[in-house]
Amino acid sequence: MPEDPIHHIDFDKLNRNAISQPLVKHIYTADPSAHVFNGKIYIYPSHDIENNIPFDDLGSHFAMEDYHILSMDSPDSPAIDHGCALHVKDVPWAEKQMWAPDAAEKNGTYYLFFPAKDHEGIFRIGVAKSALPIGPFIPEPLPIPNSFSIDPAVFQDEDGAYYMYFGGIWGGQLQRWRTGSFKAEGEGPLAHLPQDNEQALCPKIARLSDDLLSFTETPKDVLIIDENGNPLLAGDNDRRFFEASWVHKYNGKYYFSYSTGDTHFLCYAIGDSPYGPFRYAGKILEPVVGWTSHHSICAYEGKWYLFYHDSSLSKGVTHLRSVKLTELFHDENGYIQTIQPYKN
Ligand code: FUB
Repeated sequence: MPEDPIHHIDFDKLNRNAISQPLVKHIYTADPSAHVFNGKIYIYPSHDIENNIPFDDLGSHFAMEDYHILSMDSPDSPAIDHGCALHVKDVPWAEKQMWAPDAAEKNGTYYLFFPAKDHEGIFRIGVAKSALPIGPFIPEPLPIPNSFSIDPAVFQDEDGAYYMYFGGIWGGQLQRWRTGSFKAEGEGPLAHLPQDNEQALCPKIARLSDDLLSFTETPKDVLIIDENGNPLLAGDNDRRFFEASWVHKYNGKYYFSYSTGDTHFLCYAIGDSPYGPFRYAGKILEPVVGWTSHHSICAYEGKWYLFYHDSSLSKGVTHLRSVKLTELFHDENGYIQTIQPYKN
């Protein structure tokens, strides 16, 4: 991912104009997956770290090694950092790049779902369990069978079914699985992507087993369609899926939200089934400072909140991000009001 043209930004002014401030400032955090467990908000973020790895379009400089869970008594309360909940050195199958995680609760056990590169350099998705929402989490010895790519998001439907959405293109490797098996890297991050006039790559969905440790089905495409019912095209960079899947349910409809990556929007699409198809419905968040945008949407006491990140605290260093939150509004027709992260 290319570095931002940050030299011209007045960060003091930008931070004054930001609609919200970092939830914690003593560490860098990103990719926040928020859940309410037992009346409290728990945030499962990536833990960004400084490193000397050169920037590239594979995101190699996103070299995270562990996860810290944050909790808040309410959206207005301070966020507490509960320390290291899982470290890559304790995951037998994983070598590096502990990217965007998510969590779920079932029958009093908490599950942390996380992507990491295995010892062959292939992103897989793992699971770790804990009796507490803040960990420490004990990892399974192997990744989820048939898992690949990045950014797991686990959605619990009202009927008790759990689904995992996942995938991300470029450094997230989704395009390397187009034929069903992994095509080795070496030809650059854009190799194996569809042409602009071909259908965009789809995020994936798979229902989870009762123990939440495996898929019950071969992952399926999550289709995002346009206003005419046609799948979004790969060249539709302002609207097509890049990474950062999330699903929430509002008034009986399923909202699939995601990042458009190289155009830096958070967008959403609405459907009638967890499997989709989802019809593109608009933007949730305009671009933030930093290349990536990644979020979750969570209800707390009848209000909805967007958890997101930006790189304003690090003055624009794209792999040193900070988690923030702001209220999110659905209008009377169920459309989400687009959020401007900085006031004019
Ligand atoms: O944090 C590493 C990667 O950056 C995530 O997996 C992506 O969604 C992007 O936010």
